[in-house]
Amino acid sequence: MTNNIYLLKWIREMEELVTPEKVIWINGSEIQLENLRQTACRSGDLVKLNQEKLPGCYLHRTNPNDAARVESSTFICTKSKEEAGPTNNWMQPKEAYKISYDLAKGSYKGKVMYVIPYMMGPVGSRFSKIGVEITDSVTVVLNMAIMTRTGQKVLDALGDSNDWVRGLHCSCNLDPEKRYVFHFPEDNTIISLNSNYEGNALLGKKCLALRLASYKGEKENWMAEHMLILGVQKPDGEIIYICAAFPSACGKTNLAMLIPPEMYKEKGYKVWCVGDDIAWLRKGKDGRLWAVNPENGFFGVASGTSEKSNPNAMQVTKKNTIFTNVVQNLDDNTVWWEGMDKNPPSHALDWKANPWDGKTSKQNGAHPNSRFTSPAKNCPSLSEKFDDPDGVPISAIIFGGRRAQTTPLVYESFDWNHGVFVGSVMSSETTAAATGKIGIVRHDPMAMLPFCGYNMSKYFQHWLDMGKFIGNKAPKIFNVNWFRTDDNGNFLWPGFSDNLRVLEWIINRCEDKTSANKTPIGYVPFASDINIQGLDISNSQLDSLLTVDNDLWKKEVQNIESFYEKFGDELPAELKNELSKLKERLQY
Ligand code: OXD
Ligand code: MN
Repeated sequence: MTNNIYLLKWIREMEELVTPEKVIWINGSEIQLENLRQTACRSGDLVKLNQEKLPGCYLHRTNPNDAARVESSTFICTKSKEEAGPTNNWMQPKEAYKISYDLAKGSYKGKVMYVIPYMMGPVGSRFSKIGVEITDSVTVVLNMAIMTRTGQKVLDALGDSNDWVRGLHCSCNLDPEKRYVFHFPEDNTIISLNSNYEGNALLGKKCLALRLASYKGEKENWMAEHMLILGVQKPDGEIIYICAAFPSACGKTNLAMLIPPEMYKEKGYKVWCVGDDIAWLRKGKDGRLWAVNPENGFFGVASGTSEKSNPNAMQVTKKNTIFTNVVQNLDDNTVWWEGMDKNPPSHALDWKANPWDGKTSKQNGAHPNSRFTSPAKNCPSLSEKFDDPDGVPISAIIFGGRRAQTTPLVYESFDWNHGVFVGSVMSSETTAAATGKIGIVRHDPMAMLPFCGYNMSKYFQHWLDMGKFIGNKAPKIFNVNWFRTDDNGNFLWPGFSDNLRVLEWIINRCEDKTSANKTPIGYVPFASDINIQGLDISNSQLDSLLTVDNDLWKKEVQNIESFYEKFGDELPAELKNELSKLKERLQY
């Protein structure tokens, strides 16, 4: 399939290391993938679902100890610890390679070594990057074939270049004590051991498209961000593109696939999805910031997804999808998860394959981080720019988190540097997407805490530098919070499709069509500028959503100060300055 000497040499070395029974190159053909699906069904890795109701769909159950990302086992392995910075786990490359090779040695015995050439980004785009992943897991191959562009066309694009990312994945025996996701940004290499959970094992996604790409972007004047990309088509037909960063499992897929409320549809609004998780951003020929989605599919959270929360995602999952850790309905061999509807099956298997009755069982049937892997082209609202090699021009960047208090529904930063400050102090309650306690408020700068492949202080500086590089054509930066609650813990904002009402305000601000209330934290909407027509929201509820409480913000400042201490003197002066200005505005 290729004569690339660098690639062939590496494959030979890896073959000698892992000693498989045979080697299969993934050419991306449907015949080959269908054979692999059959292999996976025979081995029990996949369960074939009802092909009339869910054509091309399969169920995958992970090992129960392996159902989410493990941040404690994720390492950045650079020569100096400083390069990884204070927010990443670091290991000496030499030590990490030794651990890796000891565990990998002979671990494919009796197995097939699959070689997956893949591309992140559209074929022919200057944004795109090539990787090659070696794996012993058929499910990983099938997931990669959905999430990336794979096969011969990638090798053709690679030619004889040595500019590609080496990725070795070994399932070993899924021992959580020996689970490692190692990144070697200086060597363009990723090694993942003892996990088959997609977030740890699909090496194109978090590992290449965020961790290694963010490292590269800093050196090459571009950015890799944990952001969805969407286009809002206005009644006049113009489409405004927006990127938004939220921590894992905070509704990025829902926002990316939003369907406008009836009233907005009637006016002629449409929302187009370009991507739901990752954006690569570069300065375009016109001087603006342009974004592409490097992925080719969606790896969405199933739990909570419903016809109400995300009808487009429900549509996305109806064909050619791999479901992970959901309930299997034994009556008609389909799937179910908590939050899908109020009609759980009573004759079913839970995500661990134990008999489960949705009417009487006390325990959840699906894992809270249950997932679907689906081709992007299944999305009814997929943007026609999805495959565009140039991507789309970005007018606004949104940061957001899950905060019960303090943060208003939406506010706009005063300028780029203040926007970078707002992103750098983002915090959110933790979710089931990573192992560990759920619901703890933690700082998650730009939603990149688990994904930034280098020193976070340098990353902040890179954001500040990009602002200078783009100058007055830079997008405006906003912060949103869909999750604010009243004193009884009830959500104040309906969320989901009604979030378009907030996007409308954001677009009006970008187009200078509306004024705003200047508060100590930024520009907050006047209540009369958020359209609540048709919503069951009182004026006092809206006021609460837009309130900036000085006392709570003074507490927030203390949290920010202790978070910033982590970075010591390396914290960019601009951010220290923004913090001082915030304190002044709060009249400390
Ligand atoms: C994801 C995550 O799977 O952020 O996208 O964990
Ligand atoms: Mn994500």
